[in-house]
Amino acid sequence: MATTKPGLDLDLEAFWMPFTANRQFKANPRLLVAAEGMHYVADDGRKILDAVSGLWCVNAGHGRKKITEAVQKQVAELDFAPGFQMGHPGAFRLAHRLAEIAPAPLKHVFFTNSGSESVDTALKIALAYHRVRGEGGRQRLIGRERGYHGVGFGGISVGGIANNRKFFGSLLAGVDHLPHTHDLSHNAFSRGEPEWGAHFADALEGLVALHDKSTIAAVIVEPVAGSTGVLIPPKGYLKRLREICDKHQLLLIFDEVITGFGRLGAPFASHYFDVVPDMITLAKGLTNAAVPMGAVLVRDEIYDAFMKGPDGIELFHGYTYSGHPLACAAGNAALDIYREEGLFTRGAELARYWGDALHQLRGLPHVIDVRNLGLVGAIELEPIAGRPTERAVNVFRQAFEKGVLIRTTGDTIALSPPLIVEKSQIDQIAETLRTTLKAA
Ligand code: PXG
Repeated sequence: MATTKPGLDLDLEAFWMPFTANRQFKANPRLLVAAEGMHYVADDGRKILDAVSGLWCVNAGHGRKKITEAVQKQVAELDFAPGFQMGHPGAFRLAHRLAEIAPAPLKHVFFTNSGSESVDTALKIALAYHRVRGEGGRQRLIGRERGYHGVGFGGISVGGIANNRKFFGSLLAGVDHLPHTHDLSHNAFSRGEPEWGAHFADALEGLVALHDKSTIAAVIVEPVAGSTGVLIPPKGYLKRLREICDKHQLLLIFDEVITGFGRLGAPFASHYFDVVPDMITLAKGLTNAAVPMGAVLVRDEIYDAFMKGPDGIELFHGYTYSGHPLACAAGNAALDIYREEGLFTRGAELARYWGDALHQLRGLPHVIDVRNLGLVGAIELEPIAGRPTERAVNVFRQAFEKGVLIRTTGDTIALSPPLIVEKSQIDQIAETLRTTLKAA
């Protein structure tokens, strides 16, 4: 069956769309054809306010000239350079600059092409690290319920979203999960970090008691869980996880694919929460999404352990496109923009306004929670009985019709506008949601 988009001379059939209800989409396609600043342009010419930074990734807003020009220049000058046993200046420059921004002891950078690859890379480094320092028995990995760490086998194994796991066999062996921290009976309508729930971290002690620390390599969490519907960590929770990891020499990995690059009003969530992990996984905002790229920031001690081994390749891992010149050009230009425009701290300046705008939606029909931190927010809706996700999907469709792009996951609306958002645009997002939710 050929599905076509009238007026655009476009056959929609061949493209198997990711994380998409393909048949529904192709029956009623929503196409974006251009973007600039805070807006997309749809194929019918309408301007759509982007309230989710594309997919949490266009942190500096769309169509940034500096990035465009840097990428254009790079592709004309050096389109590709092999990354194995060879290098090019842009990759070293970008790694150096990331290490400068990173929390102090994380001074080494491994490049990947996506968040999923960053997660798999970090998990592999964790296993290999314990092995090279003589504790190869540490092979267990610990994730968290409702966690999202991309779609590689490593990521879905430590991830905790059933639909992303259940179709794909037995996944990695030796993985456990901490409980998630979401509990509306205690924390509904919290502003910022919920007061209650730091004790959820203590479940890690239970897993150590069960398996013995000598079998556990690493713990990976999103500091703020994004994809599952924006779960803000309870006060003190991440600090406590760090303490327990220290006590048992477990590596702590923060998956900052979403929280990185200013989303919370600080360069990384690690700065925001004042908790330093052993590795940080990155992607998305790293290049402002103009070219795919991911990275893993690695603590000195871990890198040094590999550099003390026998001469030769220290880590048998890497991608053809690790440190791709175009991605590095985009990354270097994005870092320039973040610095020049103070975007790493703009989220902190706007956080109160943002939180106020969202919390005014409390009391609208079916709204069972509003939560916010930095420039992230979520509105959780009561599901329609027996038809989960439908209410939120309806809100998504209607908001798009009204000119605002949001994300939904389950029955939660997730919001994360570009960090260049103006107060008037925050008002527009809130007002659109208000009128949509009134009718939902
Ligand atoms: N870790 C985290 C914390 C993520 O949020 C990934 C890893 C994987 O990144 P890649 O680049 O492989 O997709 C992500 C990705 C959503 C949504 O709407 C979130 C993501 C991707 C697509 C949609 O919540 N996060």
